[in-house]
Amino acid sequence: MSTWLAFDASTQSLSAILVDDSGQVTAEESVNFGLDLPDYNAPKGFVQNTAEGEVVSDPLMWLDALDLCLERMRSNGVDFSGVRGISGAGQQHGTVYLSDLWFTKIKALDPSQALSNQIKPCLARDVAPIWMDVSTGDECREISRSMGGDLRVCETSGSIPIERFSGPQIRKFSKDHKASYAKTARIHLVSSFLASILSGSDAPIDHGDAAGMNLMNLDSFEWDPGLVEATAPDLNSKLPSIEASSTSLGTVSLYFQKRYGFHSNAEVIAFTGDNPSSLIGMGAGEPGTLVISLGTSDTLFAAMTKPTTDPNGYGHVFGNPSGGFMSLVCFRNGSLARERVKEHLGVDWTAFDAEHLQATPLGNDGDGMIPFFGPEISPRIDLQKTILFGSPEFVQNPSAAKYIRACLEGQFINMKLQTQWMELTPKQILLTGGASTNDGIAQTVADVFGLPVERLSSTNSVALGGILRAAQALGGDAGTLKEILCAPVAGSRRTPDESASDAYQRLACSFSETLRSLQDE
Ligand code: XUL
Repeated sequence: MSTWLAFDASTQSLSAILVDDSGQVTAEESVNFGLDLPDYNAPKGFVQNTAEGEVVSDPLMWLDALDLCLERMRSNGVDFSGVRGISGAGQQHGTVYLSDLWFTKIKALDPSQALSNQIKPCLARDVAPIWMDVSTGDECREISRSMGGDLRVCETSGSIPIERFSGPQIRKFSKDHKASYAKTARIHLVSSFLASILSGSDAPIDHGDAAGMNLMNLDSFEWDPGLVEATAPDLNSKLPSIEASSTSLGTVSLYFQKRYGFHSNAEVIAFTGDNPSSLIGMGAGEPGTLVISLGTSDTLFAAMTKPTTDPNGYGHVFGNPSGGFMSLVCFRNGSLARERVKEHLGVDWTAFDAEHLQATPLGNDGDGMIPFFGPEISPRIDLQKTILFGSPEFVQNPSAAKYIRACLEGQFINMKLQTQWMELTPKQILLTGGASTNDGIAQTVADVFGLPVERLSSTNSVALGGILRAAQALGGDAGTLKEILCAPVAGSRRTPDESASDAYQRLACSFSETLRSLQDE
């Protein structure tokens, strides 16, 4: 029986999962950067220069984590010789800067030495800026100006220039560190860097992750000459090629064969970004399903057939690893806002369910909330406090029950409004992330969107996406694997109440009007 191996290189850890053809997860391992590699002095996997908003990680830490992860699996008895395909995903947007030496080193990694020692001399920059970096506001404005405005960049690349995206990051490095930039012969993303290491070749960047760079043209899936020119000098030659996510990068390199016992015919499939991978790992690669992830920030994403872009510039379009496109919108006031409500009222999570939500009607009698407790990015607005609207009694002295319902309905009405540009006709919602287990929250999502909500049993959709992509690309039974790995939790389905559509039509209008008046202020 073949097995499939996938990695999830996230901000705080690097995890691996091994799955056999029957859909059985046969091994899992995770290396926590802070706990397991304390010498890097990055307790959460990154280092922050708060004055400037710079946030960076050490690419050598990722390599030590890869060695440690495989080492641990092997010492736990994992047999890698049956692995047929390997793939994975990395946190999006992060960039690794490599000198000329990279091209020779990557093909000749010595299995008797750690990866980090061998790649260290190839780094043209000691650190990799990651997605949490917000230091490139000037560069975003400069790229926007050369391209004729934010919305031009959005129509071309899928997103307006964004501080954390790779293009503005590359521009900043090219301006601030001219000599090191000149020494840079190759710029990889976290995903393509790790895929290169595993395949022993200079890997391409896939459609999913390339779209998070403000450099790829969405129509052609090629580097956009105008954006490349506007970003940094001589950039074209420093970028890898862009390929479909299903591209085979060849067999796993001798380093991994000799050191960990992989068979010489195990193939590496291009890596992608964590969000595109999660789309696949949730079983939502085909249009018709909205995925809502409830985390510190909430995220909404969905497969799209056309590269429709957000005319307001809040949302993003990435390549869908299954082909076509995917949309993604982030909401900064996710769990943080729900926590604030909980603390403000001195209640616990069950109050979001039985006690309070059930004591209030759908649509809250027209009483609502713009539920932003600080700067929001979708839409871009900076409110010092939440805004209540509706009856004077509610606005002046809201009951706990109405306040809770208003917060949740406000969050999901806002999400629904922010999906209009995607021109989707979803049939269901998959809810994931910490708060998704709360039945009251799941029911509110179903009611506001007017769609059934399912919850999946898996919590590692990013790595599962790698498993499904590897199996799909290499002729495995991806259909059966998907059925097993992406199965909903039994009994977790929530269907919308029949009165929901009427109740929310009115509330959504008042919400939009209130929001618009705040934006006009
Ligand atoms: C998406 C984004 C994050 C990172 C890290 O645009 O910045 O989701 O991919 O997970």
